[in-house]
Amino acid sequence: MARLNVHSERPYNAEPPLDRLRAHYRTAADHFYVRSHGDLPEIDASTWRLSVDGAVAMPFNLSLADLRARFPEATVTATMQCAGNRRADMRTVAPVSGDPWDAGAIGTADWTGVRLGDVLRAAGVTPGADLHVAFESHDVVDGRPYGVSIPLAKALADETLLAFAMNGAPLLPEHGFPARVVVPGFAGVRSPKWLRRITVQDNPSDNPMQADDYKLFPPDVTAETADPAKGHTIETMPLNAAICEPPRGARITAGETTVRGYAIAGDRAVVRVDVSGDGGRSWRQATLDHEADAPFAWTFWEIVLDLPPGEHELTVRAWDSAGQTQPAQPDDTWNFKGYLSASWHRVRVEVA
Ligand SMILES: Nc1nc2c(c(=O)[nH]1)N[C@H]1C(S)=C(S)[C@@H](COP(=O)(O)O)O[C@H]1N2
Ligand SMILES: [Mo]
Repeated sequence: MARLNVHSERPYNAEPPLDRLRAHYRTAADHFYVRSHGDLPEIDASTWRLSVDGAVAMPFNLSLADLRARFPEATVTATMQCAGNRRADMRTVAPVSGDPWDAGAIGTADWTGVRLGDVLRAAGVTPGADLHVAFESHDVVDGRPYGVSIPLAKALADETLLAFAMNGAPLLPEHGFPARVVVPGFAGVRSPKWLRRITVQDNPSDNPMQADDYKLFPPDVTAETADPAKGHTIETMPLNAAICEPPRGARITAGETTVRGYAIAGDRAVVRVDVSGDGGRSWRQATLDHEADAPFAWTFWEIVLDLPPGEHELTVRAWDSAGQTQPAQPDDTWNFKGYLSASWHRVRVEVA
């Protein structure tokens, strides 16, 4: 795991160098960021059980083998992204809490498992009801099991999985072995690793991870004044884009330089990516590369810029299918938790 830049050893939080992230559309498991809130739980897959309970007609308790045998296998290519991705850019405005993630708290994989909807329907859930699906995991955070919830409609959506594998191999321990939820388009926090229990209920989870953390606050709210009940619960992720190559501070030879990165639009599509070689005064359109049939996966982009000698600020901004683009400055969306940092990504380079 030395291939990752480590923010913290306990809990283990680490992200790949950005050129590694841009190397393959599907992020290799050992180059995939890890975000954990507690210690890695030790789980014996042969005794692991998943219980499904709450507002369901037929609660049950299944082993890994039972789940595999009872439900058809499904694979979804989807991007996982932390709500704290690119937090480092927000720190340039004013201090924020949490690890200073660069643009690497994101990755894309083929997730294979069974559809969460199939599991919930087998338990006899009532579709259409205004319910929430709460999850509980094996890891412990501040004395409580990790727990979050998602609205029932998203839990029943085709793209939402109970995943056992990543890019065709069993999940690595740090990514949730033996089973995790994958909620494409939602912030990573809603995709619990090391799952052990699913409860269908009337209200969102009362676990602090759901009730207090991962909420978006206005700029005048501080850690001291924040009322979690008034924060916006982060689910769908905003439009974002990042430059992965060249790296920040690179010394480049004058002439043609290839600039590469990723863009992502939550549950929408990226329709255009503009790249600037002069800090946003002029723009050119990058070539886009998006996998077919993968609406929840990122878009790779690339452009060749002709850069004259001097210091330059490379800048990127994406546009989505609703015709929206990103804020220019981190000040525009600054919040004390440093969530949803999605302003134009800027990389200074020196051309000689
Ligand atoms: N059980 C559990 N699930 C979890 C977490 C955790 O700490 N414990 N972290 C969440 C957060 S905040 C993110 S961004 C993703 C990260 O998934 P990854 O480490 O596989 O990249 O997992 C989510 N699921
Ligand atoms: Mo996260």
